[in-house]
Amino acid sequence: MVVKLYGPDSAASNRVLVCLIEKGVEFETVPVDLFKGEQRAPEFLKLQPFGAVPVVQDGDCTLFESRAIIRYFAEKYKHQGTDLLGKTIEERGLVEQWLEVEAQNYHPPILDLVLKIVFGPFRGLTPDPKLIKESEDKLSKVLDVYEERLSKGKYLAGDFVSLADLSHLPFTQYLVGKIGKGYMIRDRKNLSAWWDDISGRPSWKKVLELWPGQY
Ligand SMILES: N[C@@H](CCC(=O)N[C@@H](CS)C(=O)NCC(=O)O)C(=O)O
Repeated sequence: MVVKLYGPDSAASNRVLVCLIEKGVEFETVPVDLFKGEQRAPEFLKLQPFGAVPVVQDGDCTLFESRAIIRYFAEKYKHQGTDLLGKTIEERGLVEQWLEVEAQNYHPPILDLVLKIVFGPFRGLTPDPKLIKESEDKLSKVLDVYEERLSKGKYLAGDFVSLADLSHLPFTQYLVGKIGKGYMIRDRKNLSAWWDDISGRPSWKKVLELWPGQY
């Protein structure tokens, strides 16, 4: 049965899309217009009670939370497409560790920048340079840790690409795109090489082709 992905044209959903493509999982997309508030419609809230995308339906299994969804598909299709979980329990531990780092350390300051710089103006808010600088400083410290980590291995969990790397794609794409702070990546040699590698994957290029102008 073909997987259904609700609300595919958002950053969190793109995290799922790139993994579905890497795993060679067939899917169809169901649009959810966030600007019209369709994520808060009673029918949609039955699928996702917090009113956010993505949601996937895989047969009888309905799931939300993008990072839970990518873990699910990477495990379900472990032996199909790119292995994104590592071969040993130790590798798996590192994949999980860096997935958590993405969610807990990397994502919050970038999300702050996206909300202030990209979406704030849609709500008539002018970005406050002091608050932007604070988020940038927080992110900078996180990126220094990444730079050090990537001096020891090509990818976050070691010498193999994994969910941990791919999970960074959508919001880093905002950072180098509409946020206009690509220098935060380019000023760090190892981080810059890692970004070129993961963002150059055919799977991510396909996602970008689906939503031109999103980032
Ligand atoms: N932690 C959730 C975040 C989901 C999320 O915030 N999605 C945004 C789009 S990127 C959304 O649906 N926003 C709708 C809203 O806030 O009303 C995940 O990773 O799936």
